[in-house]
Parts: sequence; C-alpha cells; structure tokens
Amino acid sequence: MLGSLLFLAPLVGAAAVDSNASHRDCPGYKASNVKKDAGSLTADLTLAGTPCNSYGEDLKDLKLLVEYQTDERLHVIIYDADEQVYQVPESVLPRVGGGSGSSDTSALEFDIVEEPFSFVVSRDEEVLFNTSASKLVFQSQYLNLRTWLPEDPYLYGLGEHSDPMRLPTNNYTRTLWNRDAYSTPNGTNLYGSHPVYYDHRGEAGTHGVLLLNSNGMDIKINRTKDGQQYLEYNTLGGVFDFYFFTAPTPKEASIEYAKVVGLPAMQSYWTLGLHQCRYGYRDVYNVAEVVYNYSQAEIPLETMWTDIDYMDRRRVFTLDPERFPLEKMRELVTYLHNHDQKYIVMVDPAVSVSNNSAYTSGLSEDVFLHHQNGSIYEGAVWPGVTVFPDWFNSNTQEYWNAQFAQFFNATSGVDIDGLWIDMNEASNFCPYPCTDPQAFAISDDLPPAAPPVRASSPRVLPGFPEDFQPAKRSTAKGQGTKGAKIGLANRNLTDPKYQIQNAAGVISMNTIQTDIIHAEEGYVEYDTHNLYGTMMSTASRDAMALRRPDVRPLIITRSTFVGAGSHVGHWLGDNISDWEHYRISIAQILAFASMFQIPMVGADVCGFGGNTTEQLCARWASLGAFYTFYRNHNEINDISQEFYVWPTVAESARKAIDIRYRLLDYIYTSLYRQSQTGEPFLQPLFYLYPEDKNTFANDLQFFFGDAILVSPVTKENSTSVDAYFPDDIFYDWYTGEALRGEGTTVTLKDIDYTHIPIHIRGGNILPVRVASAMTTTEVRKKGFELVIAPGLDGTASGSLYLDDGDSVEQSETTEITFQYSQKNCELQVSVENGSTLQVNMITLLGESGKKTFEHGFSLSESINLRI
Ligand code: MIG
Repeated sequence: MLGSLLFLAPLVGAAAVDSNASHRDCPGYKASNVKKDAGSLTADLTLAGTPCNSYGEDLKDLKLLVEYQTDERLHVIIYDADEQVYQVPESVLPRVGGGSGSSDTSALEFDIVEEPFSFVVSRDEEVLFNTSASKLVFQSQYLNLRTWLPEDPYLYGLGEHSDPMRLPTNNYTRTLWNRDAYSTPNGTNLYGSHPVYYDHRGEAGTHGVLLLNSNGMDIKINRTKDGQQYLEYNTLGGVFDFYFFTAPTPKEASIEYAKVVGLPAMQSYWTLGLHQCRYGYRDVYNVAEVVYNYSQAEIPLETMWTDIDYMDRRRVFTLDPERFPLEKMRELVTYLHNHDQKYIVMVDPAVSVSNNSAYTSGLSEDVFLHHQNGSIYEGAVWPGVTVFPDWFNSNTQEYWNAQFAQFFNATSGVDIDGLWIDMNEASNFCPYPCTDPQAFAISDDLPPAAPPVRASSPRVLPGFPEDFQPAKRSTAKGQGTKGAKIGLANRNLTDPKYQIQNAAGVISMNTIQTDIIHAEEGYVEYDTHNLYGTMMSTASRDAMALRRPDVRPLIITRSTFVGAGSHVGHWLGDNISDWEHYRISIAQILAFASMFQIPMVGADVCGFGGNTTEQLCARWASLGAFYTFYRNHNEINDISQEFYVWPTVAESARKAIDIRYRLLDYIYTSLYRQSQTGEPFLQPLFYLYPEDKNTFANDLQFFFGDAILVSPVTKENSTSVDAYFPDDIFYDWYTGEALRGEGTTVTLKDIDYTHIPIHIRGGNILPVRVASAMTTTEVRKKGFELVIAPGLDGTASGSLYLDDGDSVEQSETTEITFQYSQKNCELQVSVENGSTLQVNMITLLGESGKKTFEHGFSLSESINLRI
C-alpha cells in the first residue's frame, strides 16, 4: 500500500541548523521617532549596523505599532515599513479592533528600549515578556525573537502536537508546519498550527501570547548555557504580529483568546451523539450492516460515516457504481433519516485528473493551483494524479458550492448531514519535487486511472527569447507590491536557508509545492501553506450551509489554523491503537477545546492505526464518551472495532453513552456558553483550581464542563487509578458518595474494564435527563432530574439552555438558572424566558448520601422550592 510505504519513510530534514550561531552577530535595530498617546505607541526601527544576512536579507526599515486594544489585551506588531512582507490575510482571520484600552488603565504595560531595540510586557510590575534576550532579526526569509521567561515556567499551547499538556521547558522545539502525520508522533509537527502559548503563574494570573504568523516556524523553549530560561521564535517569514492577553485565571485567559480569534461555532444537538466510522467498509451493504448491528446490540448510534471507500476509485464527488451505487446510498440515507440517525462522508481537497466532472468543471473555471510557468500543478493522492483547488481564487467557492449542491443533493444525490474533510494540510503522496506524478502514481500501485484529461498549459517555444514566450499565467503578481502585505519578491520559496524541523523534510515535501503562487492577489504557498486546511474548512462550511441554510453545518477537519473553531470541529487524525495514544488524547483534546477554542474535538476512539484490543477499546469507549466529538474510527486492514464486537466493549459503551446522553443538555448548555463567551467546556484541572500547583501538569484527568471530573484508568491491565482531588468536595456519579478532596492523590479501586470514574464537583446543579435513549431525538423528549451537589459552602448553582437543537435562527430559546442553598433548604429556579421545563425528580447529594424527591412538576416560570 502506498500509504504504509510513505509512513515508514525515515524522518529526514530535522536538520541541525544552529539558529543561534549566525544570527547572534546580527546588528539588531534602533528605535526612533517614538510616539505615544493613551491608546497606542509607534516607532520607527532601523537596522543598527551592517546586515548579517544570515538566512535572507536583513530589512533596514521596520515599524512598531503597539495598541492597547482593551485593558486586557495588547497588540504589538513589528512590520516592514514598505508593508510588502506577507501578513495573514484578513479574509482568513478577521482582525479585532479594540479601542477601549489605554496605557493608563491597562493591566498590561508596554515598555520600549530604544537601542538595541527590545521591549518588555509586564503586569503589575511582573515581567511577562522581555525581548532583550537577543537582538531582533527581521530578514526576508527569517525572523528571530527571543524572550526571557521565569525559571521553569508553566507553559501550554503551541499546537498541534502530541506532547504533554504542560510544555517541556528544556531543549524543546515545537515546529509548526501542517503535515500529514500518521501515528501522530510526539515531538513533531502535526496537522495544524496554533502559535499561541499560555503562561500560567498561579495567583498572579495567566497570560497568553499569540504570534499571528502562518509561516513555517520553530518555537524553542530552552535555557541558555548559564541557565536562563527563554522562548524563541524562528519563522520563515511574515511579521511579528503579537497579541498579549491577560486574565486572573487560565479559564478567563481562554476567554480573552476567543476575543482575538473568534468565538467557536455552535454545533447541533445531534452532533453530540455517537459516531461510527471506519476506513475499509467494503460496500453500502457493509455500512448498513453496521447500523443494524448497533441497533441489535442496543448501543445507540447517532451517525454513520463512510470514508473514501464510497468513491469511484477514490475520486472526490463520485460514487463507486458497483459497491456504493447511488440508489442504494439514497436508500441508506433515507433509512437513517427515518430512524433519526445521520450520515456523514469524507471529502478530500485533491481532485483526480481522470475524466470526471469535478475535474473538468474545475478546469474550465480555472480554480486549480498553477505552477509559476502556467501549467496546472499536479500531485498524487488516493486516486492517482490530482490537482488542488486554490481557495484564494474567487471562483473556487462557487465551484465548491456547485460540487456540493450536485453530489450532495437532497433529492438526487447523497443527502449527507455533516462533512468530514481530510488530507488538507495539504497531503501529497508524491515526494517533492514530484516531477512525474503520473509515473509516481503508477509505480506506487494506486488504482488504475482512466486516461487523464489534461489542462492545456502554454507551450514553451524552444530557442526563442524569454520575452517571446507565451505569457506566464502566475507571475509574481502582488509579491513586492508596497502596502499590499502579500510577500516580498525574489525569495527562495522551496529551499530557504533556515530549515525548520519539519518531520517530513524540506517544506515542499509531501505537500503542495511551496513556490506555487495563488490566484488573484498572488499569495505564495510558502507563506500560506498553514492556512490551506482552514480555507478548505470555511469553503466547505459555506457550501454545506447553502445546501441546508437553516441548520448549523457540522464539519470535521484534520488541518486547522488559528480561528478554525469559528467554523469547524477537529479530530486528532491518525492515532494508533495503543495506550500511549489513549492517554495523550486527553492533553490533545484539552489544548484544542480550551486553549485553541476548537471545542468540537475528539480522538479516534479505540485507535486508528494497528489492531486495538478488547481491553483498550473498552476503556476508550468510555473515555471517548467524554470527548466533545465521540467517534469510533479504524484503519483499513485492521480488525473490526465497532463497539458491539466484544462484550466488555459493548457494555462499557452502553454504560458511558447512558451517562453522556443523560448529560446531553448539560453538554449542550456548556457548548452554547462557549459559543457565546468563549468559556471553555472541556478543561484541564488547573482551569478550575488555578492556585493549586498539583493540578498544573495533570493531563490524565479533566473537567467535562464545570461540574464533572473525569478520572479514567490510564494503564493497561489496571483496575485502579491514582486520581488527584483538589481541596473541594466531590460526589461519586454512580453512588452519590461524597469524597472530600484534600489536595492529594486518591487511589480509586476495582474499576472494571467497563467502568469510568466520574465525580460531580460540589457547587453545581446538573440538569440530567431522567433516561437515555437510542437517539438524541428521543433523549430530548425525556424529562429532567435536577442533581444538586452542594459545595463546601452549602450552595450550588447551574444552568440550562434549550433551543430546537439545530436551527441557525432560533424562534424560541429557554434559559434557566438554578440556585440552591443548604441554609434555607431552598432551590430557586429562574426561568428567564421560554417554554416549559419538565422536572421529574430532584436529587440532593450530601455528606450523608443522596436523597431523591420523585414528584414530577413542570415549570414555566420562576419558583422557589423547599427541599
Ligand atoms: O492517507 O481516508 O486521517 O482518518 O481513514 C490516509 C483514509 C487518508 C487519513 C485520515 C483517516 C482516513 C484515511 N485518511
């Protein structure tokens, strides 16, 4: 198989370029013309000596702009005076203004040192960021900036990676360059780029630093020879576009981040149900059989998925006529819809050049990427030779819409309910320079392609001078245009001198060639590679929204960039069915959900690559029930791992789904809140106990909303877990038994393979459905049990948000808050607006066990109840 060959390829190119040697001799900059007013500061920066030109040419004239955007947020941008250097386009990440901040009232203070230029950001006299650690380097193909950090800091973020949640502080390099990263090895660059870190300083607060830059980069966290801690950016271009934000707690810091990158998209209620997928379902009957098996096993299945198997020789927007014929596909979808179930398929960005309408119409609309000589750029992916949509081309959205409208047509096509997009780093099997994709595709045994229809590219006239040759299609265009921020001209776009530690090798390796120039403005792939997946995400979301304008589209993407959560959700890609990946998935979902503001996230449950085991799959079935996005997915050629395959797995899944489904409204309410305010749903322990140092590096337990602590068993063959309980009161989900946390580790015992320890955190009131059901549609019809878990102070509170679960525009929503106080034994229910709430029972947890009041009542207005 082509895939496996590639994946075994040795990691090349983690070349040991010592970034510290050459550029330490660079002259740095001198600031002049410093102007301040209440809300901003500007200065000119001039190269302070002979250029060192270490990895490109030193730019002589820069500008500094500091904006006190709000009292919690500082924008600091260092850019070229000519504004030619590439900046992340506003169309991909709309910028926030501010205007309410001022240097007098700001929690953050900015101080400039003029020569050599450096700056300090501080909070209450405490230095947060101090760039005097080195002289600034701003070259045509290399930026370097180093900040001092306190000794052994608590740093988080900088995704996508599979390293511990708390980042290593010694000799750590986080490379960001989106990559098809089979097996998600730790220490390497993975599918997405999120150059934001959080620095948590306990009581003093938490701040975040976003470097809004999409160029390939190495971020290093290390110590100097004499032991001084630093963080250093080494990027292949772009500008220093920093957002510093601060808050008293990590949770509030995440909220501040959402203000910069956008609030996450709200998902429909059904998307929280169980999803089943695998690569390698051989035909539509096989898919139908899985749906049937789930119902026979009485394991609720909300959404069935199909991988690239459905395609005709793996060409997007086609159906395999024999194995997945249209008529049968439509029957399958109708069956699912009649049973309140959903269907999702995969779409890849690469379009096959074999004769098919997605290719021919894309050609005629000229939406594919071109080489600089005008010929269409070709790579090789699943269907053999492929071309790639250019998301910067303004025709591409319409092209994509049309493909979706036709292929996913409700009356004549495959009427999908959500979308899965893959391979959008973008992934290209054909190794750079990929001079003969056809030969590569054939040699690597890809499915035989029908004779390709080729784009006509301008024919070079041999022997004639350059100016006599046919016009090149994509000349440098916007490159080098003053004020355009599209990129400097005359850069080496495939082989820059500074080599980032891309685990795939050179930057063009197994992706779209980086010297490609995009349509219209003329952005180059070198600068915008990390945006490809996110641009495909928004284009796909818009195409899905056009098909069904009234409902929220679910899009799950593999590649992401800053701000992607406003449009899509993410799955963690090709993990392996082993315990290590099971464990690290927790750190990964926490980073995405809380720190990058992509709350709809999950790992392939039971593991993707390699054969899972009954025990691992049983444990993962229950851990996955506490991811936001809960999907079992498996690789082709691995043993089947649907939850019904083994008895203990089925049992574990049923039990965990029962809890998850009864909590659906709690989840939905929390996600709604995150979509409105940025307050994260999934959270690391330190988000809720920011002053308890024991929680700072804990990435094996987590909070599922504010009220539920999940403490999974993390080791093979173990039936116990050492779980940390902060100084607070917790109640066992199953028994109601109180556990007084004392800031110590408690060994929870006798946890069989079908069980996952869950505790309710004191101080919360949970609206729980009285029973689960086979679909989320049925769950929504059940009444509520209000579970009151008093905190140490004897009070508890909670909330419930209800709407129709699906519509973009809601006609009627209900918001209810609950308040309990032990002192007067009173539960207050405030119905802020909206419809009737059916309460069937109230459960009060306490030191002495649980009390249940079983009288049903319905509420349409606020009341006080004595209980
Ligand atoms: O090169 O579509 O991460 O979930 O099953 C592999 C086949 C392509 C990678 C995805 C995986 C999916 C697989 N895809």
